[in-house]
Amino acid sequence: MNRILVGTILGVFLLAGAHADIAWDADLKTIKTRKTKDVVITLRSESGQWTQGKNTFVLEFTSPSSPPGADAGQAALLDVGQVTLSTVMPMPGMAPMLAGATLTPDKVAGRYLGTISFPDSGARQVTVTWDGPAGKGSTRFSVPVR
Ligand SMILES: [Cu+2]
Repeated sequence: MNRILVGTILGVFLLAGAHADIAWDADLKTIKTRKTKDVVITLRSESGQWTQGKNTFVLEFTSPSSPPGADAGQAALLDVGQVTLSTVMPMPGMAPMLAGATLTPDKVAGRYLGTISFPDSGARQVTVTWDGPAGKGSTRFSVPVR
C-alpha cells in the first residue's frame, strides 16, 4: 500500500472517532443518576431510557463533591476500575428474570460503554458494583424498561 492511501485511511478513522466522541458528550440523555457517599453514578443513552430489546448506554462515575449538574467533565470522573452492572426483574410466582450488561472501559477512566438486552418491559432492580483506585462498593436502584 502506498503512503497516501494509508494516510487517507488513518484520517478517515480519526475523523470517525472524533465524531463519535462529540455525539456522546452532546447528545446523551440521563436515564438515571444514583448518588452514594463515595460516587455518583450516571446512566445515559441517546434516547434517555431503556427499552425492550438491545440497548447501548454509557455509565459514568463521578465524585459526589463535583458541582451539582456537572456531567462527566473529565476532571470529575473517578477511576473505579472493575465495574459490573446486573439487573433483575422480580416476577410473582416465577423465577426472577436476570440480565447482565457487557461493559467496556472508555478511553477515559470512570466511563464505561455498555450493552444490555431485555426480553420484556417492566421495572428492573439494577445493581452496580465497582472496585478500583477510587474505592470499592455497590449500589442498587430501579430503572424502568419501556
Ligand atoms: Cu420480566
